[in-house]
Amino acid sequence: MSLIVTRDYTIYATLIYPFTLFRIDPWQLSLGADRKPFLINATAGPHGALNPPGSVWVEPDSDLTYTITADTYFHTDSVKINGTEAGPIATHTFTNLNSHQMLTADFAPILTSRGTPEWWLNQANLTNGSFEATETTDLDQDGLTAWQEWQADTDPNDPADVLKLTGVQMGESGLSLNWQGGNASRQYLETKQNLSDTGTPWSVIFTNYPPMLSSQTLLDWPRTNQTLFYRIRAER
Ligand SMILES: [Ca+2]
Ligand SMILES: [Ca+2]
Repeated sequence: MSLIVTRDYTIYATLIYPFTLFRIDPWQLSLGADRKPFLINATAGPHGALNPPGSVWVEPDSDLTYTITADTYFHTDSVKINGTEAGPIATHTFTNLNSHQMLTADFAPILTSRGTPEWWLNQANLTNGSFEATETTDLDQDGLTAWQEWQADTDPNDPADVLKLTGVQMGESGLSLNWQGGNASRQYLETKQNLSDTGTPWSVIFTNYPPMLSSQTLLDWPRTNQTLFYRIRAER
């Protein structure tokens, strides 16, 4: 025997042999012909959960409360009720239901004041004290603090993994610049003629969008009789 559940909540039970079809209609039996249930279509995005955990069918005129909880190191960013923003609420109660409803919840990382995600600091075991304090430390002593390594997408526990220029070579066709860094942040190769001229900004000569390789090379066009400084900058 097999059961077929149709969209009007009617259940048909079929018997392969002797080919007899029975019709069962439990919702109409229990609620009456004009009292069908309503669906609360509820979904949670990554890094959070709902209780009850998802969509629920409810009887007419009933109430139902959803609890919205973000994972550790995340917060509730947005809750929409039937498409209308309700803010980062922790609970919502549907009351006296007489129609289908929708609830969607989205979550976002908790960031430090410098924009570093707490989950990333925790994953890197940078938890000795407050996140605000630990992100300013340079545990692997590569010259960049933890929050700078987040911006550069490098490992704050690996001194070899750091954003830096690694080589400059002059050739007939130009200046070959080499650098290394992460794979997931934007990189800007910048140049300036006079470091003491603080009123003149650095000029971006190349922008590198993720994902990119850890080692990069750029050939700058030939220049004569110029003093130039280069730097590599990264941000997310
Ligand atoms: Ca470091
Ligand atoms: Ca490092």
